[in-house]
Amino acid sequence: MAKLMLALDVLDENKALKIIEEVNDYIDAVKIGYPLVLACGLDVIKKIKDICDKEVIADFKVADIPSTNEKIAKITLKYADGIIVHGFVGEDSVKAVKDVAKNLNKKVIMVTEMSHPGALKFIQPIAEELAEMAKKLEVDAIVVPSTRPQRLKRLKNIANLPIITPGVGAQGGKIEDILNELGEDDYVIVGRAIYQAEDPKNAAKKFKEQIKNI
Ligand code: O7M
Repeated sequence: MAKLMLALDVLDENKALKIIEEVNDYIDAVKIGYPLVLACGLDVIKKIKDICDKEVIADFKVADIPSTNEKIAKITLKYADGIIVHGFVGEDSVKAVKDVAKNLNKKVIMVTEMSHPGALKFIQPIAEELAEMAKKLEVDAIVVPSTRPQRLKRLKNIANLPIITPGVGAQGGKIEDILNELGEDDYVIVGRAIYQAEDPKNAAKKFKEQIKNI
């Protein structure tokens, strides 16, 4: 069975922790990013883990020179179980993060193609090369779009790595369109369709049940 990763992009700590309590039974991991961390600080990761004891991945899409990437990874991975990096900045920049993560036994996840329409212009043309690079660098997983199931399949085949895939729900992607491609090491990311739902618990339950039907 693939796993469900909640994208917790809310701006209020109390709200974030309340949602975690509500959906805890149905999620396998939590992805936090700039919205929540800029609003509440990195300490929120510890508070989330105290409630749900699940993997928390920091989606900072790190995209800088190696020495800066290294500093960002060192601070982030004191708190988070994994960190998301951009690949287009080059092998050396990703490797700098990977070295930090390896020492701490944490995960590095690399973006290949993004899920939004604007990704078609600059990132889609290089996404297959990025997937090859991810394979070469042996990162832990790649980010691929649920909004384009054929691209998801293509990039997964090239990298031959676990995937984490955003785009289901608010961005129009459908679980049924990607189910065939998902394996037990893969994560479906869902944000707004859970945390903005009238009943987040029930929304998470429904996504979990759909994923279970693999
Ligand atoms: O379900 P949503 O659309 O509310 O949230 C999707 C989450 O996935 C949100 O946190 C985005 O920042 C993130 N995301 C994308 O939507 N598209 C991408 O191409 C990549 C990501 C992402 O998680 O990158 C690591």
